[in-house]
Amino acid sequence: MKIDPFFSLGVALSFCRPAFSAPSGQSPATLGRWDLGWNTEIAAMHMVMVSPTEILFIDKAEKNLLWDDTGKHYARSGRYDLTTGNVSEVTLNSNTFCSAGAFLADGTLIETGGGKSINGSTEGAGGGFQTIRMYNSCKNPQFSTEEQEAGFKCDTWNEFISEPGFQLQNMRWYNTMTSLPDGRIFILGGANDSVAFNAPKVNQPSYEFYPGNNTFSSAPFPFLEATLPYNLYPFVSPMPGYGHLLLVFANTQMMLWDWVNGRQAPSFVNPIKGSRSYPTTAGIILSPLDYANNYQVQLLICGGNAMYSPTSPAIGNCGYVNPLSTKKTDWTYFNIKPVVMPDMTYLPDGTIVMLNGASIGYAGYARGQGKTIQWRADNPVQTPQLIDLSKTPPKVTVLADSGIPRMYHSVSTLLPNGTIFVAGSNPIQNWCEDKSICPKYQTEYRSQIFTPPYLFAQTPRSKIVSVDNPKPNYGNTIVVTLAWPKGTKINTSLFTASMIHNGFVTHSNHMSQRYVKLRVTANSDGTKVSVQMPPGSDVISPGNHLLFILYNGMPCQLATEISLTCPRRNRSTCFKQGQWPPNMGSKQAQQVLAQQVNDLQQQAQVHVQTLAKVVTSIHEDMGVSPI
Ligand SMILES: [Cu+2]
Repeated sequence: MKIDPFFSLGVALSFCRPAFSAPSGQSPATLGRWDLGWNTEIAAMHMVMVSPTEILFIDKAEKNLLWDDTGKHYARSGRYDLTTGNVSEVTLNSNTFCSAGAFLADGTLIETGGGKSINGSTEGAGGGFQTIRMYNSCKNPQFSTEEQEAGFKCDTWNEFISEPGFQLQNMRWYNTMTSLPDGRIFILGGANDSVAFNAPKVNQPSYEFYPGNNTFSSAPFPFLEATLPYNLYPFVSPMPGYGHLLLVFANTQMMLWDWVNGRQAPSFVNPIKGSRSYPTTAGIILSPLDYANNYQVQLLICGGNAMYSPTSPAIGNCGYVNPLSTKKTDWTYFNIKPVVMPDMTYLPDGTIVMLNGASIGYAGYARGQGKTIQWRADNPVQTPQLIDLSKTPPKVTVLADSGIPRMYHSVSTLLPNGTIFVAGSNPIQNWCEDKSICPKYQTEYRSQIFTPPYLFAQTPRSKIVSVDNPKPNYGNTIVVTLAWPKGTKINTSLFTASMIHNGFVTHSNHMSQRYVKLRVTANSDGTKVSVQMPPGSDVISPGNHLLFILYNGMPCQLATEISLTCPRRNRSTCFKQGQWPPNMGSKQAQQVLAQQVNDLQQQAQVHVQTLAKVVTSIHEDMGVSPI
């Protein structure tokens, strides 16, 4: 695969730079640098990279700058071309209000769930609660002949709003989706109406698969009853080393779920301090996976809010824990600048940039208008925090101020050039047209590029020229050819490589986001680098991922896309399964498990009784909170 030497995101993005500069007195080499990008023209409630050069924005039914091509309603989805800065409307007819997304192994984006239908107005939309939507970039067309014959098109939403037999089994608002090690998608939880927070009346404590086995299957998930009410958009991630286990976090609790057999695994992890899921939203991410320590993992959770109150200070710590601990375990905490609703994005060097969010309050639309407007969150956090988990205790560095508040409905993603794309913030519904009455926080259409300090290091930067096999199988070694600035002297021990999946980003939940450090060896002049793919799909699910080659911590100019595939017909053979983690299958562990299931059921009952009294009616996200 040849890579066009003239193509460079860096070049395209540099066109927009003069419009904004970082506050004076800040050194990019230590604090990073912020640059303005183009306008998104659509509120960036959800964001997903559908190819290495295209970002897809998905909003809900509301007023935006851009109109739909049909001229009937405002646009609610747009494609942003990173090489030109063009934003083009992508027609979306259903209401994607707080929906979810994940990729199938073949690179097809599946997007499901959302809000209710809206009639008539310029914001009109079909119902989204059970809708299934499919999208493929024309740069990466993967629709089968059968699908093409059925009318599926690339660069277009293929929507199934009320197609009998092709809908979600259950209504889902604020559900989570994650790519599974077998190439399918797991869909969990949510609510069956538009609510400010979850409640027994609307809770959807169940899961389903896409695609299901012939018919869509759906099954109960009691953990989502026991973790009411702050458990919308739960965190879900496949467990490295145990492909049949999913790591699930909601509110204050972590659990392991055997998705192959539909049963809970024993967990010895105590609850974390303070609630951390929507609307008291934290940033949640796995520690970078590394072949050198056999993919040991920590679950890292930063910020959130211990109280559902617009004036309550955000949580000022991160907690991390080994989810596979086999004895009663507490979280280890370290301090950060307090933040609720942050976005956590991996850098290719394995550090994590946390940005966006507020320092008081929780997630949700403001209530009221004009002078009496009540914000759900305030005091925006505009300085990213760089987290280095390789240090003990983890090192946190506060970076340059972005100058733009980004709170509810903000997003971030790593770009192939090692910078971070940041967009969104929509704490009031709709686009504020009449500037004389606009409140202090509005729908934010300006995007920004954050260049972290590591890109300012005086280290030679390679360029990927070609890859011998862009569609390797698990365990394969591929050879990447690199070009270097003239006269570069190479020390072959300084090479590293990482594979990153950015996933689907919404509400601080970066669904399916994954980082894997890969084994790498280089020839003496650094022009041929051999990279070993991960051993199995429990480490990273099959699909399209970005491959970065790094030299002394400096990533190549542009990552290349790798389609990691499972060669076998039965994809479940690409990961280990069926075994409990060590000691978890013991008699004692099974007793612990029985107790945990019992505890969960009891907690669920208590929640259902108390919350049913509190929540007397169903509240719109916009409406008045019962608390
Ligand atoms: Cu929302």
